[in-house]
Amino acid sequence: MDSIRDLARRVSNWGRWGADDERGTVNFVTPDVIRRAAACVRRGAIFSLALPLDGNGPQFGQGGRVNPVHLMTSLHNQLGPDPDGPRYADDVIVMPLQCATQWDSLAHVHYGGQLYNGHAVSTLTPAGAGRNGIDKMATGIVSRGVLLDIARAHGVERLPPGQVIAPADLETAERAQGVRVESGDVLLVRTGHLRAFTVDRDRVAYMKQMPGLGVACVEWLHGREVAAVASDTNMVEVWPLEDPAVMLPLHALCIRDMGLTLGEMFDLEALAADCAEDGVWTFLFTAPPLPVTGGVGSPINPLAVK
Ligand code: UVW
Repeated sequence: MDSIRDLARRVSNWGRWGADDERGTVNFVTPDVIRRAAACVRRGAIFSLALPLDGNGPQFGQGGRVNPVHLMTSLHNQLGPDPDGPRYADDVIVMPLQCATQWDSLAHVHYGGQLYNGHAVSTLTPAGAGRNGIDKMATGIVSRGVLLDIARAHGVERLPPGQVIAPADLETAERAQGVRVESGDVLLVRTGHLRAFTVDRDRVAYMKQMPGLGVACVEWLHGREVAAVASDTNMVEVWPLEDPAVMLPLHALCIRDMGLTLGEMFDLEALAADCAEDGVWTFLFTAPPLPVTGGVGSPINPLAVK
């Protein structure tokens, strides 16, 4: 961790929005940012960026993460004495909050005995996250979304696992697409790696290795005042790690030091195809988490509206 402590100091947002803050960089989403986001809606076209929630998801059991188990708890239940009268169905779903398209809350990763904004790790208990839980984001996450298609900028369908995305790659994509990531934007980074799951149907290949943001991107995200960053991979950051001695540096620096929420396993394929066709890479982005009290993550159905 020593090698990233200097970087942690440079990108820290602790105290920036007050000592009690639990929302981090989502605070960059001001009313002006929301108005600009709403102005991105021109055609009324809606794209869901979520993977389906069912037993055929990308999880293969590692770390106890399984795919959703959906069961019917009531089926054709008769409501009154008349067998031809109204009947109803109910259901239940059992799933890790981290199993599919999701946000990581600001309590998901920590080090050094402190969570984002200096909140004590003792607030994270079997009862959940007393601080920085995903419920603190219940009024978000809505903003202007910007898609940077890094695979397309490299002229490939997908980046290979282990390929490090550097700030220069983000800026090359910006130039190629004629767009600039600005304060309060939600940045979506397409690598094309989701195709390992959706096309090849290889869960292990999708989940165990991936292209992703390198640690140098942390200062870039900080400088651009990105509100949240998401990708089409399981971790956003590159795996295998750039330095095997430093575990999940992007998670540690973004979540714990910057207060930057990470979004994982976003399906960006249809949106990217549409953006390439009309040349518009910005949109209204909305992905409110489920207000799970003390949750350290939440499944979501992110929408991009153009
Ligand atoms: C960990 O695996 C710790 O995090 P994530 O699921 O966010 O990649």
